[in-house]
Amino acid sequence: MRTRRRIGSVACVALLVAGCGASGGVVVVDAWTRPTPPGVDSAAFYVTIENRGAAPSRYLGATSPVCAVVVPHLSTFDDDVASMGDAPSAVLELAAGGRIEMEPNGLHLMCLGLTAPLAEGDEIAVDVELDGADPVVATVIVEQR
Ligand SMILES: [Cu+2]
Repeated sequence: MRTRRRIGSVACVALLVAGCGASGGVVVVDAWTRPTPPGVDSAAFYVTIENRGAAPSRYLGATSPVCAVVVPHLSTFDDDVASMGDAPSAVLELAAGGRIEMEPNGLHLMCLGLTAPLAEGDEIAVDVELDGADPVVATVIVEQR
């Protein structure tokens, strides 16, 4: 196992020019969130995680300096009533060549215990932990979409 991982790292270094990140081939390609009104202490982050490597990976968790905790949530609709809860682990798998796409009314990273309101143009660091790959530091852009 140890040997296989080392070979993977060497392959990644060789592919750096071709866009292989420093994370064993897992990259965050789009990360954004909306501005928050004053007094709101949570926010939904939307990130798209791509596994450009040859080995499967999996989302393990995330942290951000502006959130007490970050948890993956899935929004669902039942008779037009929206609710959200913990995302099932199946949607957090990253097959080789696969992606996890987050978007409004679907999968998102819930930032709980937001330390300050998010303003348009802010950039927030989010560390994404991945199985079998180095963590990816993503920059979440605050913008109205
Ligand atoms: Cu949520």
